[in-house]
Amino acid sequence: MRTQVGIIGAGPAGLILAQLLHQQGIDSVILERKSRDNIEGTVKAGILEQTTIDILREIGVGDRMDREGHFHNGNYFQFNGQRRRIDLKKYSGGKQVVVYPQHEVIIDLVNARYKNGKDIIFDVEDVTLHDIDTNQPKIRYRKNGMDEELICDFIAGCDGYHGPSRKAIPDSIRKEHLHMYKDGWLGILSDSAPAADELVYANHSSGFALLSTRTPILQRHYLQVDANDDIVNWSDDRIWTELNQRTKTYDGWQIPDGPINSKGIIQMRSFICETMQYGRLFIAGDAAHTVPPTGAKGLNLAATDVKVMSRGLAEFYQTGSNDILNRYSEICLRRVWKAERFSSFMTKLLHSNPNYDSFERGIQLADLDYYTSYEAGLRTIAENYVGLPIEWEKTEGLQLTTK
Ligand code: RFL
Ligand code: PHB
Repeated sequence: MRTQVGIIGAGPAGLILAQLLHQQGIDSVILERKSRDNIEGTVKAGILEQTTIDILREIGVGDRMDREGHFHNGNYFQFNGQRRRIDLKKYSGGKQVVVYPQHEVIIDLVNARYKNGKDIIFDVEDVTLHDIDTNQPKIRYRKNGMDEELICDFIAGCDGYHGPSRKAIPDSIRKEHLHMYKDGWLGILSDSAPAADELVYANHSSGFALLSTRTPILQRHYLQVDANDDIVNWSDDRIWTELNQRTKTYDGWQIPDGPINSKGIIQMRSFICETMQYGRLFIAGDAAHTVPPTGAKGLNLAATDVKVMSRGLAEFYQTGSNDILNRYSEICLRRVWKAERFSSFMTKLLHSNPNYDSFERGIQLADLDYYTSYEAGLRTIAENYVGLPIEWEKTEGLQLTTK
């Protein structure tokens, strides 16, 4: 089989890329390890920033998001039992975020793919990349017990943190940065009433808590826990007690509770592979970088990476120029590093740290007070939370990557 762009992974990165390419008349084949039911049912991200909202509308998959998503103009930061609203729209020049779950985005993108008359090859096994430093890279895989080969002009590695694409870049060339956190997030889905009209990010000496939502009857909340903790240690009662303790306000507000129907613990990591391109292989989204979820940036970065990639590929097929493709890593990394910075900043700002001395805890509280009350602070949070723009221009003389 032959295609112009072979896409590994049907997550947000791979599916958005396929749709962007289709709009440019560029052919692609998507290979996905899991089943359609699996990718359409996995609970992950909740918040889409303005940049992603715009991309989904541009590629014609924004209708259901616009109808069913919950658009938020602000969020709350809580500390010392006091809740302060950040007017995201006001301090970002009119931008918003939407609560629209990742699996709904996936459902919309898969439908759009089939509406285009194109397929997704699900349940593939043993995906390997070959000849990526030539003009005819290949992807080999197994499907229904048969060995298959896909010959491509380009390969888009959209296969998440654990996929094979990034590892196909030779070790001697690949430049990576990894930071692990000792904290994890315990996430629940509960049949309960919405806790608030907008998301609540709560700092508390017992640990961070985040109150999010999915629908009027289904809520998504998170607790900071030890990354190595086991979910069996967390009874439903313990979870609600802890959520209530960390989010109750000095004026007596308490979280509405209800039956918990799913719970799990995720680890937090900040990771960047600065080598986002090697030969004819381009990696995007979690395959190239991951962030702790505190800034709600992972899916959003995936969307902007593939926006850059699709523009580079369109330029190549239309004019033969490699200009944007050659600058793919550089253009993406400018935004990736800033989103990594924001995600790490939000994590430090909001999570408790038992190793802090009283001075460091004082500084954390002063930071929370500053960022939620001074115009410069509010603007910083708002601009980053709704998503920074892609910076396309050349940056001669400016060192963007680390040495
Ligand atoms: P994905 O979603 O991991 O998709 C990769 C796909 O590649 C497939 N794959 C393979 N296919 C073929 N062969 C192989 N060998 C393969 N290996 C893997 C996988 O099966 C999968 O289908 O990566 P992508 O597309 O880069 O998208 C990244 C996002 O999924 C991720 O960044 C977000 O979920 C992060 N995230 C959030 N991002 C936001 O922008 N806003 C949020 O509010 C937000 N909240 C979150 C989050 C992530 C969370 N967890 C679960 C880590 C909340 C949580 C709890
Ligand atoms: C979510 O609703 O899953 C969510 C919201 C905001 C975040 C992370 C996750 O920062």
